Amino acid sequence: MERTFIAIKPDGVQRNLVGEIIGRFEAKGFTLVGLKMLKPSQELAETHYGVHKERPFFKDLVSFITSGPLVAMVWEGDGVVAAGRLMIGATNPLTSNPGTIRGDFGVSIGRNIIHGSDAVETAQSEIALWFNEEELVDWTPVSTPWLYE
Ligand code: D4T
Repeated sequence: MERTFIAIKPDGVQRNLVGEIIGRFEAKGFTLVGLKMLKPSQELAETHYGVHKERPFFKDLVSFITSGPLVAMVWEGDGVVAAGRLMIGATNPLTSNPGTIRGDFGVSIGRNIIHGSDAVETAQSEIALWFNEEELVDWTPVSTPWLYE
């Protein structure tokens, strides 16, 4: 089964959106296989956003991500990487579609609530960066036969 890395950023935590976001992924039919709250180190944040190292917003982005606790998760399901991105919405919440997490709850690109891996390969490396193998749980929800034919 495909897995993706989802993080509720410090603004999502401070705005009490953790339950709402977890609820959306659960209701959709995806399976939570890893969950923890942490305040990421500078090194972890810089590695995670390494692709943006040369961008003008990099410093502010790292300082925002390390500013408070975030909720790191791994969700599992068929097509969860792409579907997770659709549920999250476009990077700028002002142009994210209503019905998406950013479209429903955000107004600013630098406070866009949630991160989701953008491809299957990225998901694999982000999961390995944020979680140890023993922090991930293999389990099969009883609802599985009612979600998949
Ligand atoms: P993440 O990676 O956080 O899920 O966001 P996206 O995948 O939707 O978007 P991204 O990688 O282009 O941007 C990463 C992160 O940087 C912030 N950002 C981005 C910002 O503060 N200013 C900007 O101009 C851009 C493009 C928001 C998300």
